[in-house]
Amino acid sequence: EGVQPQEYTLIKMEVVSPFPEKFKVLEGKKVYLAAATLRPETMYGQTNAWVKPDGNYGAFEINETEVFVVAHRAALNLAYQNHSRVPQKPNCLLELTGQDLIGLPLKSPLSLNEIIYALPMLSILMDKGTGVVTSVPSDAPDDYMALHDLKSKPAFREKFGVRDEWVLPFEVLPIINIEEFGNKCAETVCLQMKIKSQNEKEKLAEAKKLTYLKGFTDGTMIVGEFSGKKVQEVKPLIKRKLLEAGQAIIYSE
Ligand code: A2H
Repeated sequence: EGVQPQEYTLIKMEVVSPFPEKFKVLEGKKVYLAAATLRPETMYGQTNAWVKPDGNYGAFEINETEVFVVAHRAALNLAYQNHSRVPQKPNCLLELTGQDLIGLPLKSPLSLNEIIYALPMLSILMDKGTGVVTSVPSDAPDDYMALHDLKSKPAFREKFGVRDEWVLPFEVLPIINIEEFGNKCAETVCLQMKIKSQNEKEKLAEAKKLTYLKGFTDGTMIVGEFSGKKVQEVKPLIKRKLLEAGQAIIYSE
């Protein structure tokens, strides 16, 4: 971890009811997978959420009505940031693993896909953000390769009980245009760099650097209410809208 605190936008991805058996104790509450992102302006292009299959998560009471599914460490940070029903103390209603979350149908803010599913990503760090990541394969190389792996490897899907219909219908959606890389910059860069899978950590770090910087400095929105405007200009506006609509909160660590 760096010296400076990192500020994330936590996107509230609502678990669609009726809940599966394991989650029945939460029925009647608003339950969200809360995903930490640095790119709130990309939320239009969400195709799924990522969780770590063997990661430990919990369903934590945030207030009277809302429950967040996050890693335990994130729940403690949230409690110290005024996001716990019991001040400064996380209150876990249900212990969960990432495997329990796989296949949950979610409604996520701004997403062009009305329903998306929680899917496995092996490289998720449980000590960064919430341990839940929202997937935007058009603009995030990690997301692009992880989705590509799931789509192209039936055995990988089977290993984690992932149904075809949670993955195969979801296409990479063009949401931001970058002159140099076109409108699916993560796909372009992964192909250019001949990245084969989500396990190519070093190449992916390189691809991430390239696309992250360019997306911010040269990107133009091509969907949504700010279509035609520069990413630099609209990023804070989109973030503020999400916060004001109660669809996201600020989280620091
Ligand atoms: B970003 P930084 Cl479109 N494990 O959101 C692995 N990755 C995680 C994570 C965790 N526990 N928590 C968050 N992240 C991802 C969108 C996005 C992101 C786009 C493009 C680039 C990008 C959609 N996924 O990040 O280490 C989240 O993915 C590139 C930097 O704190 C989060 O933002 O710099 C980003 O990593 C935070 O990474």
